[in-house]
Amino acid sequence: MKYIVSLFGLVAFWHQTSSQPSTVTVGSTMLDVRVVIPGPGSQYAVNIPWEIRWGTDNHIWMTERVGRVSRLNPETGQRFIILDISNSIYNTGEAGLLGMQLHPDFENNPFVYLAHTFSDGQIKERVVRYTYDSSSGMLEDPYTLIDDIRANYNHSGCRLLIMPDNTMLVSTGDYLSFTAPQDLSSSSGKILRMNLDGSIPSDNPFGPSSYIYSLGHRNAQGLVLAPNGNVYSSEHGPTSNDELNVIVAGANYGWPIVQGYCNTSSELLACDTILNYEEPIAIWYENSTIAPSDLIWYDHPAIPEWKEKLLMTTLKAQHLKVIEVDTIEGTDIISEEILFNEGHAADSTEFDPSIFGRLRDICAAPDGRVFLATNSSYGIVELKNSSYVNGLDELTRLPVSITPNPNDGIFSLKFPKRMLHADFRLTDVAGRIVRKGSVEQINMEIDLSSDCKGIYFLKVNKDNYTSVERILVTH
Ligand SMILES: [Ca+2]
Ligand SMILES: [Ca+2]
Repeated sequence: MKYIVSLFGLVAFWHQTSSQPSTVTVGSTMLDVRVVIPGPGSQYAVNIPWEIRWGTDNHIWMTERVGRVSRLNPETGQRFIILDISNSIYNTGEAGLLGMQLHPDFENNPFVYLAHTFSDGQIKERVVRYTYDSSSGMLEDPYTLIDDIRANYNHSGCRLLIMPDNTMLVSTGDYLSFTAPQDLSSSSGKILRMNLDGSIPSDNPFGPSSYIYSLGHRNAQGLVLAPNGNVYSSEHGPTSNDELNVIVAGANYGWPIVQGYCNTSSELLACDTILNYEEPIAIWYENSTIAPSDLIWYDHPAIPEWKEKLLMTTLKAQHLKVIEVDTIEGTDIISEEILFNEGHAADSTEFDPSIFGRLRDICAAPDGRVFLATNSSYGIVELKNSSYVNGLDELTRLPVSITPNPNDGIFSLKFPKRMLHADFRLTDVAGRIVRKGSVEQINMEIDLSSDCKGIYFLKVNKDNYTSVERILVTH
């Protein structure tokens, strides 16, 4: 399904009129607003925070583009600068210290992965692993994973994402080159995949000597793995056509041959010739850009309006997008809401100043609080539903597609990806189990041609998710 944004009504508004109000309302949930550490103009200010991540030490780990890494106490605002490489990196324009990822098993592997630009005559990008020394409280022992990615003062990516198989995806920009994104000998305008020691995984799609995981990217700065198994990526368009993509190994995302959807006459001709071309699942807009940056998947009941949705920050449009995708493939947009700067027209080329200013990054704490990294005096701001009481999780229902239904023979089942490897049961109206097994693939068939006619129930449970579907057998 193709999807072009439509705007919803006023969904967030301030409860007081001062310049820094204390609450916002999202649907029927009121969120307290608290500045954790202020932005420019204040003492101890943060200066263009680029990445914020929640750490296992219950601190926010933050990069600033100028070249600093800090641990930030989210309760007190106390900040510990644990690395300052501002004198050794290239931090002109939009380049500098960019993405950061902490090792998923940080207690045993206290590694911090950073991406930054530097100059050795040419502007390049490096991904480097540091080790956090808890006694000194500093990042030490830099170990370079890759350092020959061409970059520029603009269009340098670079978001890092560690996957469950202990590989890391790295989004790289096109460094203003129109040839690099389609050039398999260039690592720019790509999403790269590497092992955590910087080596190339043997099963990479373009062979064991290529870091390239996908190509045809302009400047992707959002990258998240959702529980449905999809890697979502937001990408900056030129003067229009910002994209949301689902990243598939070996796919070509079109840039600069295709902008946004493949829909102009020249694009339609070209798309037929592009191997493994992949369309975005959403674009914004036809005549303007919003400048999307980070993406997270919000998976907590504390803010019910955001549960099971993508949250995407934007720079130019200065709003937060709340995007709901379908529960089967996760590639159709079901709804979209715009928060904190809803007062502009969808096709406007200018955006009003928003509540929080430019939104660069977002992270969530395990208790459901959300933090935004802004470029405004808000600095790092916390959004918290203070009325949420922990421990009241309820089962969330996910539908299974069953076709044709009713029918007298073979039913085709399509399970949500989230239900993979869960056990299923098919029971009759008396509760007797007539089939059971494991969801080994999304698409399965079940033959009920020799079973009695009547009503059956298909049930699957996994974690806090459940599916219950009615099947009617007719003979
Ligand atoms: Ca594209
Ligand atoms: Ca197009």
